[in-house]
Amino acid sequence: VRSLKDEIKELIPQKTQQFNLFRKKFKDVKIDTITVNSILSGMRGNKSMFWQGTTLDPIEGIRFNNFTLSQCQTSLPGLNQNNHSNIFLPESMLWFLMTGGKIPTLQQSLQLSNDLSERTKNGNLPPNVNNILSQLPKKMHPMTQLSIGLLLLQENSFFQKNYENGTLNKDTYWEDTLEDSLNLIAMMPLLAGKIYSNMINEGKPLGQFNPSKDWSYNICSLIGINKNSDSSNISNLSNRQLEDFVNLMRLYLGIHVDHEGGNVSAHSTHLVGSALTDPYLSYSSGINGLAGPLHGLAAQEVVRFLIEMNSNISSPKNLLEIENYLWNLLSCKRVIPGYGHAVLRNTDPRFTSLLNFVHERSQEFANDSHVQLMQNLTKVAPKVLTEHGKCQNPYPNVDSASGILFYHYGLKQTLFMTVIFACSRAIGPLSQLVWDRIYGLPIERPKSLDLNSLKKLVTSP
Ligand code: FAM
Repeated sequence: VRSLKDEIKELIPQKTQQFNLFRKKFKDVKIDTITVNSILSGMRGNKSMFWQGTTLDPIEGIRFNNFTLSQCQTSLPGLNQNNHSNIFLPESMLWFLMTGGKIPTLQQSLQLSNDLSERTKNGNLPPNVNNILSQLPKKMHPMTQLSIGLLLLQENSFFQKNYENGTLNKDTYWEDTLEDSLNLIAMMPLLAGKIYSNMINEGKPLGQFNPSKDWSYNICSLIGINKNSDSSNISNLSNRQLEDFVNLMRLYLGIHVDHEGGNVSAHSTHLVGSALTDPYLSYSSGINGLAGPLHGLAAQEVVRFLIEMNSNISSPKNLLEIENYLWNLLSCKRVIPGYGHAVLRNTDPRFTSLLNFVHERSQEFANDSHVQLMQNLTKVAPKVLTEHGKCQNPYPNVDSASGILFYHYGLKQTLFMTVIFACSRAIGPLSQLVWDRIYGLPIERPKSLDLNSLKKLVTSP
């Protein structure tokens, strides 16, 4: 089976030729105008960034290499039915994004899975990294621990080493960027496991790495929610539930990889990377952005919100009480977490795919009052937010469902949920970083303006 690197190498001449021809032919064509408002409102909607793997349509949601999420779910290989299933392997998506749209065979996905396993050197973090992470205050925010973990791994960067010793040139930057990116992605399950054990088990391992299993399976194992778990006290799930949890993890990790380039985690990785910064340093910056409550932390906020609401209403089925609760929240100038989006103007298809996971297991979730409340909220919150009249998108986003499903299976540490998001999000921005190097994209340097300069610009004819 050809390796991912060989596939990318073969694509380079054709893709770079297309890219360069396009740039040459259309370089002076105007495609957007920038208003004062867009400068003062987070550059919302400015068409000013090149991003290859994913685009976000306000109505139909995310497309990966022009495939909708449901097309990905029927086309990308997974482990469940006839090689293709609703739940594809995140490794399949990694291949799909890294190759700019080539659908891997199941064999190629499994080979990539195996490659990632081998890169972990038997499932162990380097001893110095493990030691330092063991010494971090156990109450340190898990996203801070993750960012530190990546910074500690940075000493293994081939890009950084070879840049320093002068053996790299512009044509070969991408090779070490790919190497570092795959090593980084391979290490994410180990970092996640270490951080979760710091949070709940005094840093002692919660489970074992299994080199013959896939990336998602190993995240479940290392956080102690799997058959190989060393700490049976943490998860007392049946075999079927454990299997479902691994599938939920595959689904979650597959759908969170990327959401076009402008979101905070992707954009910060890209921006920092544009200074020829290596993947470890670049993605550590992305993670710091993901830790913000308006971005990756939203899933955790939703869990807290659902639990609190359930303790304040008589039943998750009481739609009137839900409505009153929401109005009360809005009157206190708080947001309804899990609803709204900067770009989307419809229900997030990623939310729908998580909801399908619930529907396919209706027995399992029948008695979970939080999951019921999450579902019933979709009947009330859009109406309330529309009547409230402020938010531009009153529909649920992916975070509305993700955290509470993890919670159902015993992952109760809400602060940890963003670490799992970060495992997935490594895939999109790092695939882009490899292509940034192939296309030779320059350092990003937008022009900033102070109020005086803006005043001059708006008053000059
Ligand atoms: N509940 C109440 N008010 C909301 C709201 C919500 N769910 N969503 C937006 N608004 C308000 C918003 O705060 C703003 O009010 P002000 O004018 O007083 O500032 C107004 O409606 C217009 O906002 P918008 O243009 O519709 O949304 P933005 O593009 O400014 O913000 C979000 C987008 C996602 C930050 C916002 O909808 C929000 O805060 N949602 C709740 C938090 C959340 O679910 N975040 C997850 C985002 C997710 F997709 C991710 O990145 N992981």
